[in-house]
Amino acid sequence: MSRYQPPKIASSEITPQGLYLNRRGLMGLAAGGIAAAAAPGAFAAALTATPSAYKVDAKLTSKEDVTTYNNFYEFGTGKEDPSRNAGSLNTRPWTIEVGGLVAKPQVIDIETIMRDYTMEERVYRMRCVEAWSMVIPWIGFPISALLDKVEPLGSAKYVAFETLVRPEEMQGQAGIFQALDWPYVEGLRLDEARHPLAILATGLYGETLPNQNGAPIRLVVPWKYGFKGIKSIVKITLTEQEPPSTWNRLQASEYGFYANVNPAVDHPRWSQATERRIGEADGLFGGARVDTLPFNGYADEVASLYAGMDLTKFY
Ligand SMILES: Nc1nc2c(c(=O)[nH]1)N[C@H]1C(S)=C(S)[C@@H](COP(=O)(O)O)O[C@H]1N2
Ligand SMILES: [Mo]
Repeated sequence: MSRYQPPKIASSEITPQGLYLNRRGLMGLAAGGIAAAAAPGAFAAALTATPSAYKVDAKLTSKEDVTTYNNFYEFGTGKEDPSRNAGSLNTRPWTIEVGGLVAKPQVIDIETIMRDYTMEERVYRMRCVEAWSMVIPWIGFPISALLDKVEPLGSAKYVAFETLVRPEEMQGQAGIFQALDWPYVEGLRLDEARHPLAILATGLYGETLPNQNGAPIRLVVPWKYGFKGIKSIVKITLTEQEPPSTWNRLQASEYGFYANVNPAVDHPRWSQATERRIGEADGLFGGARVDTLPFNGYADEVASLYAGMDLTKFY
């Protein structure tokens, strides 16, 4: 039986400032609720210990918006299609094949991941390339923890990710009109994937990941545009060459491999200087707009990964 039990408590209680919980914290919450899990003092201590990169000084996007305004073309191209259609996906049994340039290739069962990996709660900004954004309390673990298990070879330079193909359960993959080439694929440089901010998420808002958000496991890389956050992953491959990515393959001039959030590099068809916070009250000029930050606000942590690179060329 899985030791990972999502806490059944109001998310407003656990996430107002972006808590960071280890598995013991989550289990405590699951077993006894907020009061038993943490006396006020312990709670404050946990908060103080939270690395600032895992907290966000902004209001959380409502769970309603996080779970009904989605991009997941396997279930349709409309923002509300995934919440309507993703219920048909069976997320058990589920395995992830991890291989390529590694010493110990393996097929890992999702139950093993839920049982053995230390889940943390982290609040991250998410910035879509379409210039809207959210602030989301994820539950997940650093990709590094999984990479350590398979032992990448010295020749491995990139990590390639693949989403499930199952037209019987993913209606956007069935029928005559196909929005994208399947499987949806993405990639990171190995050092990007190893960065502690890059996680594989298995939950949000204190609960198991909803299907529309990429159950049972998806990538979250907070300094990159949302499309890098590939959902419902079934395969991870270490490679020497830069792997293909779905949106880059579709339209390379609009979506680069790096996809680092960059207010100074406009999308060919719109500005990336600002973004619309989903769910925030609309202002006089149509939407709560905030300035987009370099690397989505994570520059202090990740800018060094790109030292010496021309980021207008490697967008
Ligand atoms: N497999 C798959 N992953 C995907 C997508 C998709 O269509 N298919 N859309 C991407 C895009 S464009 C965004 S913005 C994010 C949205 O994640 P969310 O719906 O959980 O907010 O998922 C990304 N991951
Ligand atoms: Mo997106």
